[in-house]
Parts: sequence; structure tokens; C-alpha cells
Amino acid sequence: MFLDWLTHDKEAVKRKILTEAARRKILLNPEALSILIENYDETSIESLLDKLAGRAGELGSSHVVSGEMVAQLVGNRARSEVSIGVHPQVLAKDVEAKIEVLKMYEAKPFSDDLEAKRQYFVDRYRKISSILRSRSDLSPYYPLRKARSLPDGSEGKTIVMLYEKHENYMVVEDPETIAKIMIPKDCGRDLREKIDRLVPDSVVGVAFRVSGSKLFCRSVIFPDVPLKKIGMADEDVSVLMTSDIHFGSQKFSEKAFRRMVRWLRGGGLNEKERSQAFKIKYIIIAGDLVDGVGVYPQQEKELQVKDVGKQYEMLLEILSQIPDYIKVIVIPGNHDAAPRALPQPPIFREYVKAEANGNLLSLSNPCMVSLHGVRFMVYHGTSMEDIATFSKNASYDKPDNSMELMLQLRHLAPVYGSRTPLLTQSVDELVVEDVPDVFHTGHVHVFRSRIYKGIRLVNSGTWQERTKYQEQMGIVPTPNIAGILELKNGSFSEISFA
Ligand code: D5M
Ligand code: FE
Ligand code: ZN
Repeated sequence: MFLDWLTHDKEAVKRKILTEAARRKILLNPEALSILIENYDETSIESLLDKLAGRAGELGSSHVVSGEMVAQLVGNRARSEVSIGVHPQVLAKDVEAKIEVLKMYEAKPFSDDLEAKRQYFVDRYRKISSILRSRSDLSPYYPLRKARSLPDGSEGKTIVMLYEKHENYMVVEDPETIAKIMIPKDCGRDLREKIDRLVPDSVVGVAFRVSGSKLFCRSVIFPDVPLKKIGMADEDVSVLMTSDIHFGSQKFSEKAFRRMVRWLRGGGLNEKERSQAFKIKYIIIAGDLVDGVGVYPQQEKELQVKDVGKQYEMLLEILSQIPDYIKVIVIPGNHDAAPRALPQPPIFREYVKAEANGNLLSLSNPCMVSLHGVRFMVYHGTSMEDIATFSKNASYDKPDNSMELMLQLRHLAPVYGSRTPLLTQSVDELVVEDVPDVFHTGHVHVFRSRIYKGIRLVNSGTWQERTKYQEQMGIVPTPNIAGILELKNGSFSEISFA
């Protein structure tokens, strides 16, 4: 009954059954053979034939197996599988979708004047200050200007935005002033490690001591996230998490990607895979759906499909083969057809037309979406390049460390003026004000997942093989892997379609 789903062809299945039957010295009559083919399952065929060989021997029927004998055994097996629950009892197609978009950005008219930029940084400072104050005891608190004029020997705390980091001191700011904070030579390992991880333009608390009219850093306080229980849903459905398809690139691994789509339709080859696939109710694609056109110099030499409209059209054609009970949520990345600066509004509507696939939900980068009450913060992750540059401990091959730092600093893209373009219009939308259950990114093309303080971190890899550029940079991608999160129990697994 699963034959249509199998990638095996019928002839191969028939040959396998006949070979195994011959090995057991049994003859299958045509009806028996056809029932075995219809019910073929790689994991159980051999034990089924063992049983048939035993039964035929008992009956002394010159080792000929009838259709009736097979039907009986197969019937028993099907009943016992249902009763012990091997077949998934709850299928995603029978569960109603529960999607709530909690945070998302629409395109806004652009006016990048200086005053708007100043307000943007003040907004960032205020938002993160208020998180810091709610999470840590910052008394006695002094604004920077006041801190500097305290008498020698005074101690206190302040909140600063990092301007520059040097070996022996940091230059920091608050909305009123700019100041130097010395890093004591004998500062402990913990403090040194924290300072090494700090990136420019992040907002942190600093405990200081005044000595010789200078401020000395005693500790750095990250706003961080509270420890919480992993969020779970009532419904037994799963989310497949992926990103960086790069459709249109010569390096797009179309075969592996199509294998995944087929797997979603067919449910894989064995019971375990089938029950895993049929629980998938959602797919989240965290940006870089297509390779785009003109994203980097001379890109056209590495493109298979040189027209961005065509890239989306062809990708949507593949995505439309995904069963329609699965909802597909997409956000743009730096290769997609959307304004480049963060936050990015959804991919231009003309490229992901609703009629191409009624199950596609196109959101902004970043966004926050709840699936059955489990909150996903989805962000492409361009700023991981800056974090890898400025922060010790973060690197292109360990995106989970950059993700952890974003949560600790409560900001998705703290560094301004480096590789990540930020929209600096009065309000900073990239402060992590609400803490998610799942934090999903992409961009660096490396699949990594772990838990930080009860938050499931997932960087979902790519479907693009290693590019020339990545070879030059020493970046080693891990293509063709998808992550699967079960919403009911929080269990996470990865599955390779290579
Ligand atoms: O980024 C894929 C990976 O390649 C990611 O680790 C960043 C890196 N990358 C890509 N382009 C550049 C440039 N121009 N400089 C530095 N690093 C880069 P993707 O967004 O998929 O192209
Ligand atoms: Fe990418
Ligand atoms: Zn990217």
C-alpha cells in the first residue's frame, strides 16, 4: 500500500521478494507475490518470508505459498502495528494549522537623516537599558557623566554602548557623553573573556571603581535572557527548519532538495521515517531562497538561472509539490528580492505570488511567529559575519556561538557600519525585546543546533554546495541537511538528504 511513495521501482521490489523467497526455498503463487509487492516494506519483508517459509513447511504444501496465507499474515501485521502505534496516529494533515504572526516589519518610506540616526541609537540604548534594569540590580547607578566626577574610591554601576575596544581600555557612550573605561591589568579571566566577546555598538552594564580620576571596569553585565522551560505545544506536529536554498546558483543541489520534497510527500522508506515525515505541518525557510542576480561582483558567471523572476518561479514550482496541508513560512535573506538593509520587509510580492502556492506565508527578516504557541524568532543572520569579526569565540563554523551572543546582548545585529546594512530610522527594531522558544537563523551555511537557557538554537545550513568564494575564505558548508523540531516534546533531529 505504500508502493506509490517508494522510490524503489516495482521490478526491483519484485526481484528482491523472489530472491528472498528462493533463498528460503518457497514458491510464491501469483496472488501471493502481488500481495507481497503491494505491502512491501524493506524493514519487514525478510521476517515476513521467514514466517511464510515456516507456515508452508508446517502445512507440507510442497512449499508453495498461497495468496490466502500471505493475506492472513499481512492482515495480522497491520492490526498489530495499529495497536502498538507504529503507524502515526496523529497526522499533520488532520491537525488544524495554528499560526500567529507576533512581530513583523512592513516596508516604510525611507528618510535616513542624521537626527533619525541619533534617535535610533538612543532607542536602542533605552530599550536594552530597560531590559538590563529589569534583570539585574544596577544600584548604585550613575550615568557616565556623573560616574566620572565621583570621588576616588567610589564604586557604582552604569549602562554604556561600546564605541571601541582596546587592549587596556574601552571607549563607551551613553546618550549624554562619551568616556574611557580602563580594563585593569589584573582583571580576572571571566571579565577578560566577556570583554573579548563584546562587539561595537552593543549595550551592557558596567560595574566600575574610580581611581586616580579614572573609571576602572570591575565587571560587565550582559542583559542576557532568563532561563526558562522549553516551550511546547499540545498538538503532536513538527516543523522542518531550513534556509539558504540559493535556487539559480550552479551550486544549488537540486537533487537533494527534490529528495526532501519527495520525502515530505512519500514519507520515506521505513516506518520511522514515515511517522517523522507525516508529522510535519510547517516548513520555515530562513532566507536566501534564491541566489539572486547582481548580489556580488561577477555573480552571473556562477548562475544557472540568470533571471531573478525565473529563479523564484522555478523554486515555487518545486515547493508547490509539497503536500498542501504543510504551511511554508519564508523570510528574505541578503540574496533575495527585498530591500537589503535590516529589518527587511517580506520578499517583493510579485516574486512570491500567493496563487503560486496558497500555503506560502511570506514574512519579514527578522520576524516572530507562533506555531501552536511555540514562538519562533526567525532571522537570516547576516550580522554573524560582523560578530565573527569582532567577537572572540564566534566564528563562521560555529553560528550557535554567535546566536548565543545575540541573545546575551539582546540584539540581532549590534554592529553598525560594518558588513551588515542597518536601517537607522528612529526606532531600533532589532532589539530582542521578547524572548522566543526557538531561534532560527541561516546565512553561514553550517548546520548547528543546541539549547541555550531553554531556547532551541538552530542554524539550518544550506542546499548550496561549496562555492569558489567559500573555498577562498576557508568556509566549509554542510549542505543538504534539514532540522526537524517536534512541537509537542521539543525533541530535535537532523536529517540528511545528501
Ligand atoms: O553567505 C554564505 C556564506 O559566505 C556566509 O558564511 C557569508 C559568506 N560570504 C558570502 N559573501 C561574502 C562576502 N562578500 N564577504 C564575506 N563573506 C561572504 P551568502 O549570504 O549565502 O552569500
Ligand atoms: Fe546563503
Ligand atoms: Zn545569506
